[in-house]
Amino acid sequence: MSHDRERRIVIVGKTGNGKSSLGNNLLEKEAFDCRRSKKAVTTSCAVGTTTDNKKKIVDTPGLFSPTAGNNVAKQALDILVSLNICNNPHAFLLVMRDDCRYTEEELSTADVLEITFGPEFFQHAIVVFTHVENKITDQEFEDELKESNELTSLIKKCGNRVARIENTSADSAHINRIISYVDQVSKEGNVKYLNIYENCHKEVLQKMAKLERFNSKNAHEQVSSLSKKIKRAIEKEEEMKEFRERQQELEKREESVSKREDSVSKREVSVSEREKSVRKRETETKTMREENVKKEMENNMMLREIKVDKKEIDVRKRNIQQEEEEVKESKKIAEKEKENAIKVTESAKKGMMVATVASGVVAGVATAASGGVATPLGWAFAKAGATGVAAVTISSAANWVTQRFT
Ligand SMILES: Nc1nc2c(ncn2[C@@H]2O[C@H](COP(=O)(O)OP(=O)(O)OP(=O)(O)O)[C@@H](O)[C@H]2O)c(=O)[nH]1
Ligand SMILES: [Mg+2]
Repeated sequence: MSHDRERRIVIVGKTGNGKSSLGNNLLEKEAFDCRRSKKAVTTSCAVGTTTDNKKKIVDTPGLFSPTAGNNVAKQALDILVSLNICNNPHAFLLVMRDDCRYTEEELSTADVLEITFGPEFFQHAIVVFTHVENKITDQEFEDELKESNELTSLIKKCGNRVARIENTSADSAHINRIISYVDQVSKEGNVKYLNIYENCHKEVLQKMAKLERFNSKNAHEQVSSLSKKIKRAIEKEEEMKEFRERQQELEKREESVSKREDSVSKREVSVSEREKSVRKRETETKTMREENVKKEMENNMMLREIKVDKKEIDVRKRNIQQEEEEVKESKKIAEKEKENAIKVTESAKKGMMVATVASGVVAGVATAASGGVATPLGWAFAKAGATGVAAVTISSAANWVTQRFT
C-alpha cells in the first residue's frame, strides 16, 4: 500500500454481520463498539482513524436492523450520513456473513446501497465476508461463493473484488488483501467516490422516510419504489441540468450578440464620425478649390492688367520718344527759323538802309520832278514810304520770331 495519502473507507452491510469488528481490525484498535446483541449495536455513523492518520474509517448502522423500523428510506438516510463525516471515500466495504444463508434481506442490501449511494457505489465497493475461518483455503472459499448465482452476480457487480476475514482472529494476510483492494479501487488514493446526484437520492429518501404508509410495504417493494422515484428525480435533474445548460448557452449567446451589437454600434458611430470628417474635409476642399479658382482668376486679371499696363507704358514710351523727336525737330526748326529771323532782321536793317537810301533817291527824284527843288512835302513822302516799308518788314520778321519762339 502506498502510504503517502490518507485512505477513507466506509463500512456498510446488514446488521450484526461484523462491520464494527472489521473496522477495529483495520484500525488495529478498538475504535467501534462490537458485541453480541439481539439489537443493533451501532445506531449512528462513527469515525475512527489510525494513529498515523493514514486510514480513516466510518462505521455505519446495520441495514435491516429490527430496531431501525421497517422504513428502508430511513435506514438509507442513516448510512448516507457517513458521507458528511467522510467526504468522497476511496472505498466501501460491503460486509456479508459467510456462515449464514443468503436471505432476501441479504440480497436486498445491494439494492438499498444503490438507492443510497447510487450505482457509483459498486465502482468503489469490495465485498468482505466475515466469519470465514482461517483454516478454509482460498480455493474452498471461492468454490463456496460460486454455489450462489446471486452472490456471484453481486461480486461481479463489485468488480470481482472479494475478500475474507475471521474477525475474532484476524489474519494479517486477509487484512492486507482488503487494503490492497482499497488501493486498487482508488488507484493509489487518486480516485474517489462521487455521486453527482446525491441530492436527488437524499431528497427522495427524506420525503419517503416521513411517509408512515410506506412502512406497510415489505423491504423489496420499498426498495423498488424508492429506486423508481430516485430514477425519476435524476431524470428531472438531468432535464433541469440540460435546461440550465441551454439557458446558460442562450445567455452566453445573448451576451455574445449583445457584445456584437455593441461592437456594431461602436463601428456605426465610428463610421458616422468618419463620414462627418469626410464631409468636413470635402467642404474644406471645396472652399479651398473655390478660393484657389478665385485667386487664379484674380492672378489672371492682374496678369492681364499688367500686360495692358505694359502695353500702355510701351505706347507712352513711344509717344514720349515721338514727342522728344518732335521737340528735337521743333528745336531744329526753331533754330533754323531763328537763324532765318536773324537773317531777316539783318536784311530788314539793310532794307531800312536801302529805304533810307531809296527815300533819298525818291526825294531826289521828287525834287527833280518838282523842278529840282526838294519840296518838303515830296521829301516827307519819300521818307515816309521808305520808313513804312522798313517798319513793315521788321515788324513782320519780329512778329514771326515772336510767334515761333514763344
Ligand atoms: N466468529 C466470528 N464472530 C464475529 C465475526 N465478526 C463479528 N463477530 C461477532 O459478531 C458480533 C457482532 O459483531 P459487530 O462487529 O458488532 O457487528 P455489526 O455488523 O457491527 O453489528 P451492528 O453494529 O449491530 O450492525 C460480535 O459479537 C462479534 O464479536 C467473525 O468474523 N467471526
Ligand atoms: Mg456495529
